[in-house]
Parts: sequence; structure tokens; C-alpha cells
Amino acid sequence: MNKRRGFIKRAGMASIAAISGLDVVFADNLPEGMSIVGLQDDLPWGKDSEMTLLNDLPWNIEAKAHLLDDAVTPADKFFVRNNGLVPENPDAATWSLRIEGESAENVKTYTIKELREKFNTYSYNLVIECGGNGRSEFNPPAKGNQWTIGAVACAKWTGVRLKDVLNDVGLKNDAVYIGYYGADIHLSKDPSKIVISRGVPISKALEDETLIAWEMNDQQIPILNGYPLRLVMGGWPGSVSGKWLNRIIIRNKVHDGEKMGGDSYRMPCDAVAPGAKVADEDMCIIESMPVKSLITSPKSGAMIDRGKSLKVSGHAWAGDYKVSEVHVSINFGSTWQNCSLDRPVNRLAWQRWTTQVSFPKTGYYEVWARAADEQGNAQPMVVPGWNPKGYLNNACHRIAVQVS
Ligand SMILES: Nc1nc2c(c(=O)[nH]1)N[C@H]1C(S)=C(S)[C@@H](COP(=O)(O)O)O[C@H]1N2
Ligand SMILES: [Mo]
Repeated sequence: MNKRRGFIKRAGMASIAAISGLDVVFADNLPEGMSIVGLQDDLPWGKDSEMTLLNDLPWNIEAKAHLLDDAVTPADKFFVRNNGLVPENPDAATWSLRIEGESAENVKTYTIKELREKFNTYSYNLVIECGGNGRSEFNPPAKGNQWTIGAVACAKWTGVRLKDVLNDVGLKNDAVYIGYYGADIHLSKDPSKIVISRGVPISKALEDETLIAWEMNDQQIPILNGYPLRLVMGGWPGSVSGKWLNRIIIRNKVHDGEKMGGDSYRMPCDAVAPGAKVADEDMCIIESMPVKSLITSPKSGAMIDRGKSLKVSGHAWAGDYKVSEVHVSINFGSTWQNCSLDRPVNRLAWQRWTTQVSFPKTGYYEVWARAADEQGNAQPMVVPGWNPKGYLNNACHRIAVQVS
């Protein structure tokens, strides 16, 4: 961590309280993912100073749950997951996107201006969640960024439909997959090495909501999040939403680019015991992400007076599917109460849920939230299926509340 710049100053909870004068509420033993991270200097790139820096080479930055309360995640609270180095001085005016491949009828190159002029523009609110969000809780531990709960966001994305562009290029009958390439630079700085080149089956590529986007929240995309052009495919692991997009290839087989094979973004096809070795042929590519939710208000560590009820709210999402219900529990899952749940503003957007909670007596409480999707799948209360890289932890989120 922080091999280069050392942004995070390590400090014990007591000294944080002393330095900042903050009331650090029962901080010592908060549940996993709820602890208060050491003080850090302001993050660069305009990210909110409360975001957590996991790594600065490459940049990896996550949100805390209470930062994700907005229906549309603002740029300064949008997580960053980089596998390589940010391209130097990318420029929207000169950027181009090339489409080719063995299953393309033609090879075509478009500037961003040409994309805007030639095709209809669409905007959708789309959830991007890193496949490794929640990784920090697996045991045995998985290598990689130790994401807690904040590698997820739902912004408004604007661009053209990938399907309109693919149809303009022409798909051969044998087209089954697409793959992307971006302009980021391998950590080794070796120009022949590719940072990441993932893809999706043609069916996902041809969905209405699959965008080649140049705007996030009506602004140019922040450079860390892919300026000037990126793919956005809601509901699938974030790694399919290629940033700094400059090339797409149309494939007649499953795309075999960097991080499509091995343990990358793949899960054991059948569940395995924690720590098991899994043969390559027994690993399956992750597609739609599992149902999940966050409690975004109040912030964990809330202190309330006895007799007052507490408004609890957050978001829920379920990959390609809709969330059908959200429940909360204040007694460690013994009983659950139903929350009110909004419809998504469009397909693949997260859904707001809200409820009012009353606590029967004084003491320490946790509020747990549990979403279920329209297929009948609910979130597990503890960490689900272990896998080598620690993907798809969709266990219930919980916050601590002290009633006195
Ligand atoms: N070119 C490129 N695209 C990329 C990545 C990358 O490192 N390089 N990271 C991927 C991963 S693993 C995720 S989770 C998302 C994160 O998007 P964000 O950084 O905008 O949050 O981008 C994806 N697209
Ligand atoms: Mo990711």
C-alpha cells in the first residue's frame, strides 16, 4: 500500500480523536468495513477527502457507505479502480475509437465528434460495481485491493449505444463476443503489455443500456474514471466497462484478452471449500452481479436518544435484474421489517429504499439491510462462496447505532 507517496498517515483511534476533536463513536470494535480509517491528506484528482485511498500506484480509491447517499453518485464520490497508469494528456478533440475484428464486416474509426453526430445520444443511470467489492472479508484472504463496501457507484452516463455503432460497422453471423482496449499504460511501462482487455457476449453488448459514453453526470468523465471515452455496462463486474476506450474488437469466440482467463474475474463454476485450488477449466466468467444493498444514511456510529425513531435509507441493486424487496433487522437478523422501495429510474440503475426504525430500549444496535431480487435471490447475511480472487461478496451491509 502507498508504496510511493504514503498518503495515509497511520494513527490510532485515540490520537485521531485527539487531533481532530471528533467524537469517535465506539470506534474500537466496529464490525468489518465500519472502522474509521486513519487521517489522510486531501486526495488528489478532486476526490472527496473522506474517500479511502487503497493504493496510489495504480490509483485505487473507494467510498464509505455514507458518501454514497446521493441517488446519482457525484464525481468526487465515485470509486476508482485502475489496473495500470492513467494515460498522459488524453484529449477528447483528437481521440478516436477503432472497431474491427474477425467478426466485423468492416473496420471503422470514429472521433467523438463523429459518434455524437452520427448516432442518437442516450443517458442512463447505471450501477458500476467492481467484481472485487467486499474482497477484504474473505478468509483465507484474497490478494488484491482490500475493498470493503465502497467500490460501487451509480452515475448518469451519456453517450451512444454500443449496438448502434456495432451495427454501423456490421456484425458477421459468427459474432459472439466483443473485447475492448484502452489507452492506459502497463505498470511496467512496457508499451507491448496490455493492462486489461475484457469483454462481454454480444447479447450484453447489444442491450439498449450498453453505452460508449463521453459524459458522466452531464460533465466530461473524470480522467481517473476514463476520460474522454469509456464503455459503461451496468450490472456486470466493473471490469467490463473499459476506460480510455480506443478500440473494440468483434470476436467469433469468447474474448481472450488480458484478465479474461485464469482467476481474473472468474469464479469456481461449482462452489469450493475455502482455500481450495481450482483447476482452470473449473472456473467460469462472472456475468451479472448478485443482489446487494447499502445503508447510506445514517452514517455508522450514529447516536440517538431513546424513544426517537430513526430514518434509515440506502440503495439496492441486482445486476441485470430488479430488486423486489429490502428488509432491515435491528436484532442481528432475528426479525426483519419491510422497507419501502423505489423503482429504478431506468433498467440497471440502483433503487432507493427507506424505512423508519424504532429501538425498544437503550443499548448498542446494528441495523442490517437485506435485499432480494425479482428472481427470489436474497443477500446472504455472512460472506458467501469463497473464491481465489475474492469476488462477489454480497453479504448484508450493517451499521452501528447507539441508543441512550
Ligand atoms: N482501460 C481500463 N479500463 C478499466 C480498468 C482499467 O484498469 N483500465 N479497470 C476496470 C475495473 S476492474 C473496474 S471495477 C472499473 C472501475 O471504473 P471506475 O474506476 O470508473 O470506478 O473500470 C474498469 N475499466
Ligand atoms: Mo474491478
